[in-house]
Amino acid sequence: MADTFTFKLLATDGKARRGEISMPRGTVRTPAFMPVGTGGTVKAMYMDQVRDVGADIILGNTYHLMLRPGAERVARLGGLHDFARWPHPILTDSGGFQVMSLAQLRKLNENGVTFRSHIDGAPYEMSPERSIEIQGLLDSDIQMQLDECVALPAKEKDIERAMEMSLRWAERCKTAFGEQPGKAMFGIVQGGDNAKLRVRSATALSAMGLKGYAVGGLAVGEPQPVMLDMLDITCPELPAEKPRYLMGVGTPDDILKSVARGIDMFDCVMPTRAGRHGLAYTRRGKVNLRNARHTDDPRPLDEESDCPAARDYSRAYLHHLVKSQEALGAMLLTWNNLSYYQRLMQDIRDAIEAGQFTERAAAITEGWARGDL
Ligand code: PRF
Repeated sequence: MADTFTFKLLATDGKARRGEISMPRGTVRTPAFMPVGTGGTVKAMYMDQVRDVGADIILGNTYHLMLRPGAERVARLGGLHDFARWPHPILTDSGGFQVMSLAQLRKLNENGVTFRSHIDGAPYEMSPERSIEIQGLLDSDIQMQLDECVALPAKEKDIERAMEMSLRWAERCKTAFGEQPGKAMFGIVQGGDNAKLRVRSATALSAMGLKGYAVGGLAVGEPQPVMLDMLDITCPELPAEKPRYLMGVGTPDDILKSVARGIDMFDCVMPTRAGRHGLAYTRRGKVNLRNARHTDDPRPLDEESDCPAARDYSRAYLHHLVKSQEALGAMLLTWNNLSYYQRLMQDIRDAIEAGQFTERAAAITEGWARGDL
């Protein structure tokens, strides 16, 4: 039987790709930005709004959901889509990265990672097989292999050890995942800032014939030019007919430059987190609503936006909400920011289809450089 998880390349413009990932729960238009819904919620947003701003897929986290409310509980309650009332595709990260950044008393070895919960100190174990089992209990549509991401700068031998172990974990995750028509398990390229290790990781993963490939281990402390060099080296080693996902990236500028190098999918906490901290993304750059210059400003963030949060509320009111730490401030700014990111992705997709990606990217960048309205 033909797989119902498919990737179709619709157009290319240089190395930039316009595609469609289809699966039973829906179609993801690429290049795509996945809002982060860590613990079964995209913070400060209703799922209907997440959909309305144009998201086709959201990201969930194995680590957070296994701790609370627990993967078996989510499964008994009908899976993550029903639980969170998001019936569209969900991609879940495997947990390793979050364990390394959040958990206590972490111990990592060939069999996986043991740690204590950052919530109540309870002990947990996660192997590659358990990560896939949890992602299955959540009923995730795109599951990620368990990997080890090394923060940069790091020694070559540490990067190499983590990359080789991640390759072995990819094999174990592939076996644990088995054949699941309509769903996918993606491998994750590691190798730090080392070109030789990146090529080794990408070619070995490609030989496994997975349904998609992520580039991990970037945006972890290295300057942007290093990240872009690694994409220049890695993308050509990945099969053209499979989707490519750059994990945890990034700023709008990172996204434009990574699409130009052949990346199809992104996720990042930036638009949602910034929204909860009083920062608004606009086509004229970032606006800090905490700044006193907005106190008496009756103008909206951007009257040309099609997002009500950007168009219908004065900067003075947004400033007031942020200063008074009102929940509505976080809600409106998150709405604005996710709307901005999804609009950016739509512009990118349209530009690639029209063969005008380079020109469009330059025009978008020029808008940020001009500064606030
Ligand atoms: N691996 C996994 N998740 C991730 C990363 C990674 O390397 C990153 C690095 N930017 C973000 N999220 N599994």
